[in-house]
Amino acid sequence: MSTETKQETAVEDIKRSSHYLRGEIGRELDNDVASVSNESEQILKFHGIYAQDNRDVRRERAVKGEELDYIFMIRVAIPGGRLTTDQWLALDGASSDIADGTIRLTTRQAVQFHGVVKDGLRPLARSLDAHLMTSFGACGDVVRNVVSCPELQSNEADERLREISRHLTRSFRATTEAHWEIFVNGDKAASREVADERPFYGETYLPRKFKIAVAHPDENCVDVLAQDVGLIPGIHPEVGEGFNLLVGGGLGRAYANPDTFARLADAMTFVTYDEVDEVIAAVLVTYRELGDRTERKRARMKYVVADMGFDQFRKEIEVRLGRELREPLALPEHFDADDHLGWKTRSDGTHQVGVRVSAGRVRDDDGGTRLRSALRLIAQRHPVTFFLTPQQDIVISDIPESARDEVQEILRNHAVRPDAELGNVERTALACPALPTCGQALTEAERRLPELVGTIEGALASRQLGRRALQLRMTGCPNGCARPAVAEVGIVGRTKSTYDVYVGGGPRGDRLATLYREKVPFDEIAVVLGPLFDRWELEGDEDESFGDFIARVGVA
Ligand code: SRM
Ligand code: SF4
Repeated sequence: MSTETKQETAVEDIKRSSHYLRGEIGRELDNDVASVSNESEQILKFHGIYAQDNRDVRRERAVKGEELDYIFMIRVAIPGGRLTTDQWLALDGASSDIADGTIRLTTRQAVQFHGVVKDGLRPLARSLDAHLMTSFGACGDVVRNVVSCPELQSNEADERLREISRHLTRSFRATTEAHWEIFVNGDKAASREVADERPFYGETYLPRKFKIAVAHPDENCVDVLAQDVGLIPGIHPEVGEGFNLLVGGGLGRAYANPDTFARLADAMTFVTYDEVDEVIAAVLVTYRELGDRTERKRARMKYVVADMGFDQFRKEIEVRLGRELREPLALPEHFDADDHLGWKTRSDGTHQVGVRVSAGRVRDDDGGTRLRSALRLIAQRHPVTFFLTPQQDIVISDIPESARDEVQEILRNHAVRPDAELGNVERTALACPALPTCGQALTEAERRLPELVGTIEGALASRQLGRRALQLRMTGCPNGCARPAVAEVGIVGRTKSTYDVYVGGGPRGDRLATLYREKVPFDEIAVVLGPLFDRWELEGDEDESFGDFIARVGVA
């Protein structure tokens, strides 16, 4: 047995000596330097801020011996993705005043601003605060923005379900005042919510990020099995309403570390509303104490569950709670993902429309779709509610009958395509931002998604498969931000010019995709998939999805 004691990573020290996430950030924001120190980079993440540089000009600047084009990405935590029109207009204003003129909707119902310079960070934080939003806790080693199916939060849902994502985000947010002191003028801050001290965070917070999602009882748009903790509402025959609670999911991998892997969560127990905080807190304390702080790439909770074994992990939670856990209910059978696109009339007579946002990028395209202007106009004219979806789309909800035609006309006048006109791959395709902003990107994703969608739709159409839906997800590296590991087709950046191709996941999100081909150049992706599409056309059962077909026949 090895007696070697592994050292904690440097990040643990940086957290410990940051005085609850303050560090030198305040001073560094005041100096004339465009970038920040490595210590501040680490701590800024907890404030929802990533230090980046524009990678499109990185090499050119380096060759000329010039300073890099330092920029920041700011992620705004929006529990359940629910926004008022005032909040949307504030985000819209900030995108042109402070960022690059786009609003990036994320796969976890948050919003990102790109291309912000250091001097823009405080004004942006103040603008968010004035509209009861914050970037604090959107990144960092804490419980992140809690994701929730938009349908649960609409006006027909149970009030407690509508509030659950907000409640959990608030309950497990770190309580330090640092963000409001540094960025938002101390006690004058509006969005600051005083919560009880949460003993589990301490000085070093969690070993890594921690993700929670709440699924609809009948559909899985949130990819509930990919979460550290997933909640599926249900009714228990003995204790009534509550949630099936799942633990130990996560999708990130690292090529440099073969001991990293994607993992689906296991159903651990059924909890009532009164028990949900207590059980999640027990999971968090267990993770805080047992998570690997010596290697960031293996620090996620899924490795604690995998290394210990799920049964042992469950027992550990029972010991910490001092009682036995109730058995979970069986997972729902009909569990496909709803894309929430198109028009729908609610039982209260109001309407909603889900609008596709390619790779989550809300912008005005020259001579094309002007989605940003359309959403601004709708928000200015009608008191609707916006819901961001975990598929990077937006649902405009609470539209009164009297406003329905005008909303539709605004969308049409701004060339926003109705869902009926979307291609069957385009409709649900996801891509992460990758180049030029993401520091971890090996290659392109978002910028080449439309082209990839076009070639895959072409390949399907040439085989009489043009009417079949196919779930495509693309990322610039194996961290898996667009969740390719559970997709029917996952395209994952491998080198500067190649991708690994995964197949066989599916919209239910309950199956990991299998590696099919490695290091495929972009232009050959559709070609490499061709033989599988041929087999699907010839051997697939009627209405059998591509992912189900692959799972049935396997890939050679
Ligand atoms: Fe992610 C890191 C973008 C969802 C797994 N993710 C990053 C960073 C911050 C890059 C970095 O560390 O420098 C990316 C910012 C790039 C940029 O320029 O904007 C980034 N992740 C995103 C978003 C914006 C992708 C999107 O297209 O929407 C998503 C923001 C979510 C949010 O609002 O909070 C996003 N990231 C995910 C997901 C999907 C999910 O959570 O449902 C995953 C896989 C699930 C999981 O966590 O296992 C994911 N991101 C990662 C990882 C791998 C973590 C790991 O387990 O090793 C990293 C790398 C890291 O943390 O060091 C990462
Ligand atoms: Fe960046 Fe990789 Fe995430 Fe894409 S998957 S945003 S390249 S970290």
